Amino acid sequence: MLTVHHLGKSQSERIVWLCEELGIPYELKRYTRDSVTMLAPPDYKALHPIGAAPVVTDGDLVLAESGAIVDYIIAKYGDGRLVLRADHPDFAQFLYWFHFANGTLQAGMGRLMLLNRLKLAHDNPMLVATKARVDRAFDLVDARVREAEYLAGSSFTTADIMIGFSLTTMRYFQPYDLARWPNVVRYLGRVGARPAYRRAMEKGDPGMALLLS
Ligand SMILES: N[C@@H](CCC(=O)N[C@@H](CS)C(=O)NCC(=O)O)C(=O)O
Repeated sequence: MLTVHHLGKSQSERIVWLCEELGIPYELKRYTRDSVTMLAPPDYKALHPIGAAPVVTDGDLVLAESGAIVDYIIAKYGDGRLVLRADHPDFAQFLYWFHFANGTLQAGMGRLMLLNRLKLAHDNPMLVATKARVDRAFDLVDARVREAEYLAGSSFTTADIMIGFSLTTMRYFQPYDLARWPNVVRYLGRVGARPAYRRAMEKGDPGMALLLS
């Protein structure tokens, strides 16, 4: 049985969402962050040497890293759904946005969160450059979802699932005013209305306000 180990308010919400979109059987185990450090608790850290969410177990397999887990679940249980094949005209877009989500947007927001915690001067060059790069990432997403319904094009794919956390729940840790990016807000309205997203959030983080605007 596939088990999704979900750390509250974390990137593992992607995996719960993916399982709900696919409608596959899975067991959900929830863990709570340490209230002071906000880090994963010891029993979560013991699951995998990296000690970070998400982690899934499936039989003897223990797998971490969002992208790897998403690809694993799609390959084993997806039956061709939520991905574009290499012969699809939007295949390269799909790949780009799938990897952009964690490789650029989430990485940038994480760096910004840490720099902000250092209480640097507002004109600190690293802070200014990092903020500019995250703004640029939001600009790119906004332009993409102005021209396309979803990141890969007309189909909802795992690229949308990968980016969801950074546009929403991540803003509990690194607040980001989306006023400058109205197409991102409209896009969040589209994906945030999906029944599978609603179910996943309610199962993973019951009662959490969804940051969709
Ligand atoms: N690139 C990794 C990032 C993993 C990561 O940083 N997870 C955070 C949750 S958002 C975490 O576990 N934080 C708690 C901790 O490090 O103890 C992935 O996508 O799986």
